[in-house]
Amino acid sequence: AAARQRVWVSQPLFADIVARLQPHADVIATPEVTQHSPQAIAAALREVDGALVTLNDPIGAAEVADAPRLRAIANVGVGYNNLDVTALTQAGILITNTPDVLTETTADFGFALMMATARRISEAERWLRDGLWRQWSFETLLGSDVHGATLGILGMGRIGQGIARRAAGFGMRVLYHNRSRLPEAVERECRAEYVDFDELLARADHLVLVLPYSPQVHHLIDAAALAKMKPTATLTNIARGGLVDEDALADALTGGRLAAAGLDVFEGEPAVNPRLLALRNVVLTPHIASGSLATRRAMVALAVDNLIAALGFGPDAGRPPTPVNVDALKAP
Ligand code: 8YV
Repeated sequence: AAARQRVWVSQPLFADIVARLQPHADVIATPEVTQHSPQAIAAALREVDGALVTLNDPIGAAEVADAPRLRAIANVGVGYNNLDVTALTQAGILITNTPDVLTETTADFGFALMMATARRISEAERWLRDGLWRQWSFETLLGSDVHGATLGILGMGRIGQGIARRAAGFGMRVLYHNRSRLPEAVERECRAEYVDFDELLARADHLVLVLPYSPQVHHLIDAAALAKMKPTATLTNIARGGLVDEDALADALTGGRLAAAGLDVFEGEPAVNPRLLALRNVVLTPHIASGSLATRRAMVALAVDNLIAALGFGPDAGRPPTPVNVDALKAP
């Protein structure tokens, strides 16, 4: 009989869901959360046919150079900027991601973080816990309104559209910018108006970043972009930290050129820029926008289904439900 296939699971994920791989392949699990070195990733991939990985596991040409059996990498996450798609496609390695299942949960969080930022909820809680309530005045911790304000959405994919639909319920005017303009029917359904990048910056009272990261958009929100925003505006980032020049952001927040920021993602995760940590007008969360129990389980389930199919098993054998690079199947 042919040797059984092997799968590497890079982080602890829901064990009951990962166990669905077992009828098809031997599972090499990682019992504790681990920051794998590039060498450790390469060593793990050398031995396996498939891998289940997360954002914390960067994989490119070097990591798969000596991985002769590797055919599929299932990324638990919709964003896959941890993976070098070009290099992996050339190596004939199929990549899959987890779109759709996290859209509404992530949109909920984006809206919540924007609201928490506008209304200074984290700062207010710290103030209360610090025992300052006796100093309360009519001018204590005043925020800016969400209802009736102009929401700017940068990146109008599935999650951006989800945020726009929520904004309608708050009577917000929604402006968006995206690589390409959406069909009119979608714009109408989201009640969102397309504007160019500079106009989005200039008109948004609350700007939310929901675009995929690539080197082309590195530090898209830099000092020049921040200077175009209203000094009363807020910035919320639930996409990737690399989109924002954090030092320029800290400058704007300390210089009164931006009111507040809500950040779920950071450039050097898990490290957080100490300048941001020191600011009161920033809401900081540890990359949890997709983190409801149901959604995190759905993400792992979809990644497992993708891997099972990519390795040639199950009802979708050879046709994983959410591939990123179908071209990999054509590689020599
Ligand atoms: C994940 C995310 O938690 O889906 C994404 O792109 O950033 C988050 O939902 C993260 O990718 C974990 O791998």
